[in-house]
Amino acid sequence: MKVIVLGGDGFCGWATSLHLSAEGHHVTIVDNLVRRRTDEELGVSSLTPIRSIEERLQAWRETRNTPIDFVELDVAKDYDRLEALFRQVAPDAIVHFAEQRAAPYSMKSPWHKRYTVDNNVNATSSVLCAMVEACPDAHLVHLGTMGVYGYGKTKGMTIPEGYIDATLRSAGAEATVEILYPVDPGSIYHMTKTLDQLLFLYYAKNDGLKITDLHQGIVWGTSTPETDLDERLVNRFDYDGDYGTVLNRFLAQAAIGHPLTVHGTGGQTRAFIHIRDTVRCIALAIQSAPKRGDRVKIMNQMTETHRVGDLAQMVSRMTGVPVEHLDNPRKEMAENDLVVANDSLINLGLEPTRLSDGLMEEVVEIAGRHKDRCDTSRIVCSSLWVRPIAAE
Ligand code: NAD
Ligand code: USQ
Repeated sequence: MKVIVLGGDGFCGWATSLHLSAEGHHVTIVDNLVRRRTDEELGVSSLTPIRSIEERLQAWRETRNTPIDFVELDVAKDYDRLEALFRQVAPDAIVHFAEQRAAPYSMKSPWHKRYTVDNNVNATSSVLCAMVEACPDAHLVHLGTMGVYGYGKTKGMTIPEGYIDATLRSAGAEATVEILYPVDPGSIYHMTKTLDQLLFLYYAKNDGLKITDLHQGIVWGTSTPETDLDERLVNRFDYDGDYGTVLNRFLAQAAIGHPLTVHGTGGQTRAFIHIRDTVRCIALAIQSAPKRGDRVKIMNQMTETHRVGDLAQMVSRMTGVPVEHLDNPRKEMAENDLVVANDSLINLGLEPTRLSDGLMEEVVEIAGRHKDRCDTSRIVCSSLWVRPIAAE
């Protein structure tokens, strides 16, 4: 298949592009490289020494004798070039990773809030609009988030895959309808993913676009069989307080001997998936497109749930590095349970990678190898969900 990967220079996008190319798909990466500029803005860099996009693509050509095309383009702002590219490539599938994805970054300041909304909503809106004009038969596979469902409001209930039956009552009449699961975003970033959902609903209904929305949990790990093939193919590893996600942060902290930064009690339960499973899920999703006119296909892309505090204890037992409980910079429930249905991807053939499969040790080893690149002053999260009111 011809596949366009929007955001293909990022953490999930790079590993996915290589995996799809290795599976024989013809891949075109589209990226405006903003994530690399954000590192400069924040004064941090990936713990692993990622190479320029040119060097990455050259290394892939040399390793696999397979080209991956690259187009530098802002998906949110450069609509005409996006539509022209869709016409020129005539993709069978478009994988959409091209959004600002860090919750702490999205909460840093009014500028960061507005940038995250502008970038993410305009990117998705432009992709859908251009598909109608240029490639209405293509299949859009979007990376959404488990965070659209929110945490903790439905104790004991399994979170379904996107939809739920609801009984509506008004003026004495009653109707049972299927609706999108009620959203409950916990950050500006997560809110943009709920807005994406409405754009998908509309374009699937009105224009018959084929859309799959993957509600992904927190991705951990850094390498895949393809990124391991050559050191120039190394994937990014974010450990800082804005872009680092919790398990990778704990594993990096363990590698450098920094206390494990648990926010609050550590009672927050979240969904997780290894980057190896991420790339497999996307390959599986591409192969099972909905038909034109179908409702948006929503699949929960996660393999297990864990409490943040339990993960910290697990990493601490493994490495001997102590756990530290910090004031929680976020506005979130201190404790929640989380049960998630993920039958769709399992039924498509996903064999979950588990935390116990020795891969946590691999991540600590990789982080340890590059620990000289770690700026310890960037570890603690400084982005606050609610800013303190200035004293009179
Ligand atoms: P990332 O920041 O590493 O990658 C995103 C890529 O998109 C970057 O290369 C960036 O330069 C590019 N990009 C952003 N805006 C763009 C624009 N307007 N035009 C062109 N390119 C643009 O993020 P990631 O961790 O790879 O996440 C990818 C997607 O997966 C995101 O949409 C995120 O919401 C979703 N997701 C990620 C995780 C996770 O734990 N990393 C979990 C669930 C869902
Ligand atoms: N946390 C800590 N200590 C840390 C970092 C985080 O206790 O050092 C806690 C947070 O307070 C939160 C939980 O761990 O309760 C998860 O935080 P996170 O930064 O790992 O994940 P999150 O902000 O939810 O975002 C990440 C990705 C995002 C994706 C989302 C999937 O950055 O792109 O959408 O995971 S999910 O969480 O399932 O919505």
